[in-house]
Amino acid sequence: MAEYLPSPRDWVREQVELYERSGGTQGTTLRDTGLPVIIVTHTGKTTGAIRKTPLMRVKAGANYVLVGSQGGAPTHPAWVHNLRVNPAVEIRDHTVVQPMRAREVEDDAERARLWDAAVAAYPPYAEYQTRTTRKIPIFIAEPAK
Ligand code: F42
Repeated sequence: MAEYLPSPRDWVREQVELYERSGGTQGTTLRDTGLPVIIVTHTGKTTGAIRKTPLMRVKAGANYVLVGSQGGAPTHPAWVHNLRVNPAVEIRDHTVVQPMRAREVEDDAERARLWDAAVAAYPPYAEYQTRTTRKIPIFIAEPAK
């Protein structure tokens, strides 16, 4: 069993701990926005360690849309690189935990549709895209077969 390496960011690590410790009944929203968050468990591409990343909850049918915005930072978050190498993830949405597979969305039309869904769920994503010249990566996580 791989080792769990928590995020070095206190607020992120603490949200993961509260969310999981409560079985998905506490710590499930982004600070004072009240908007729902999921926990994505994945594998570090270099360390092979278990990583846990809170992201905004964006649904597209039975699937989840994962947005690599990182607040409009100039570089992609580490989890984006991890998912490109290791697409097997586990997603916790409140009390429900599911094995899923994350696929980066390359098709322009599919991306545009999922981006609109993401901005509808979490409007600040639109502003984050204006803060950076990188194209914010989007993954779709589908139930693992
Ligand atoms: N971030 C988003 O990008 N999108 C969101 O919708 C979002 C929502 C959100 C909601 C609540 C919350 O608490 C946080 C939220 N965040 C959101 C922030 C998100 O949880 C991440 O913290 C952020 O995206 C940065 O991701 P990161 O993977 O870059 O995390 C950093 C802080 C981190 O953990 N860095 C580690 C470190 O030690 O510096 C490295 C982690 C890692 O995966 N290492 C790899 C490994 O192999 O283990 C190596 C990577 C390599 O390059 O070799």
